[in-house]
Amino acid sequence: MKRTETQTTREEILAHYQAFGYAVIPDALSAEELDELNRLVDRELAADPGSWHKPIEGAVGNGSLLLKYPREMDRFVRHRKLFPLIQEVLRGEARFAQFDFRDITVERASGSAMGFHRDISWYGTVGGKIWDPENPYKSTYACVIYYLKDVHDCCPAFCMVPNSHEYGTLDEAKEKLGAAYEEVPIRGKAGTAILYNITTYHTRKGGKPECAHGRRTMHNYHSRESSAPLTNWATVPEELALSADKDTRLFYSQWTPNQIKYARDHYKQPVPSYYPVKSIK
Ligand SMILES: O=C(O)CCC(=O)C(=O)O
Ligand SMILES: [Fe+2]
Repeated sequence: MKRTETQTTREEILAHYQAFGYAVIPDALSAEELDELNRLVDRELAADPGSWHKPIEGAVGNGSLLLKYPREMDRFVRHRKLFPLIQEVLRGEARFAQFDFRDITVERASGSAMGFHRDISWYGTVGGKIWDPENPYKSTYACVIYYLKDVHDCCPAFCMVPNSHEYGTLDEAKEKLGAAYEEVPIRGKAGTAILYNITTYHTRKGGKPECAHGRRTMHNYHSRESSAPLTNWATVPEELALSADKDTRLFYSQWTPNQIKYARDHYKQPVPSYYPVKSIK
């Protein structure tokens, strides 16, 4: 199959993801949704700067907005367009893993490059399955990055090495993929979503010195029922994690150690007995 720049139909998206480990979906967010999210980020940056972490590789970030706006943000975490695709690549086992916003100012755009990496950190290092040969889509985890502002040629850009999930290092991917080895920077209009297998090597290319835009993104990671929690810190609000709605509760059920602690210390209802609350300090 030939790599293409963007995919629009469900069939194209899934076929491209299956072949290369990612898909680029233009207009995943509507103009109204973009407006809502950009206003939210503007407001939170101005009103609550302390809730944003200091710049990491040029980007400030905020992972607390799901806690603050459970229902509003759940609509994006289980987005009407993306979530059915996420469920498909995760074999119907999708579980919430992480949700955050990042913002790169114009001044920081050219200093915002990352190194090539995959997002599996702790789980991979303890021998966890980083890709699943029994899943046609290979993924044990998937992430969606949404561009909330246009990403031009000069802007910081997410960049993928297609079909690199099974190699131990980027050098090995280069050697084994040979002529098929590519580094593909992804640019697009606000509302573009990149759905990717987090084991596929990727990076953020820095912006050019003349970039006058910066970049704003929403990052949403999903685990699987058969995978371990991705982080040891992400937290979710009681309204979702202990929802009366069975599907909601199940989706938010893969609790991290920090989530167990958070629930113990902040929820009104007791922590369900199947979580190891006694082992948490
Ligand atoms: O911001 C980007 O373009 C990539 C971010 C990323 O790969 C990461 O945070 O792991
Ligand atoms: Fe990454």
